[in-house]
Amino acid sequence: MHQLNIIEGDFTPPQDARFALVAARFNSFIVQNLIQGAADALCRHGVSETHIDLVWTPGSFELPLAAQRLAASERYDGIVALGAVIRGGTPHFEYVANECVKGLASVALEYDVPVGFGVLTVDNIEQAVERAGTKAGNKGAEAAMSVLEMVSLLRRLEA
Ligand code: INI
Repeated sequence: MHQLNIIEGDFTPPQDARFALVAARFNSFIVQNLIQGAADALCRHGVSETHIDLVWTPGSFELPLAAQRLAASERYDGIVALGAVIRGGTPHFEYVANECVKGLASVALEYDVPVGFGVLTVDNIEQAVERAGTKAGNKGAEAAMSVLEMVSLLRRLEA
């Protein structure tokens, strides 16, 4: 067996790391649970509540611009984007979901900061409820965990 030199992150936040949750108000009854899941995941891994800011946008379409401003401030080690895009009868869903994911991905790359994708893109409210803290877990918590791991990984890739 080869003895590879493995570099990977863990879930231990660096001392004094700061995080921003950026959350869309649209479908807020779902998004509230994603925020709860993300905050809980960060706090249970040792992040102090005082080191987590919560920023609201009107909808998921606006998440990338707010995330970009947060990244540009250089105040945050990681950003978790949270929203719920629920399919309706028109192509609107596609436009909102596509721009949201594309924009968030480019913020991460342009500013070299981990951005977690905790935005549900689902066909109906039932699927959203399932992914917001019921039988299919909590995508907000999963996104926060990914951010913790990426923050740790990026620190190790710096050395
Ligand atoms: N925003 C969401 O976050 N989720 C949705 O399901 C949604 N739908 O379906 O319309 C939605 N639309 C609003 C959009 O994000 C913008 O806020 C709006 O278009 C104004 O720019």
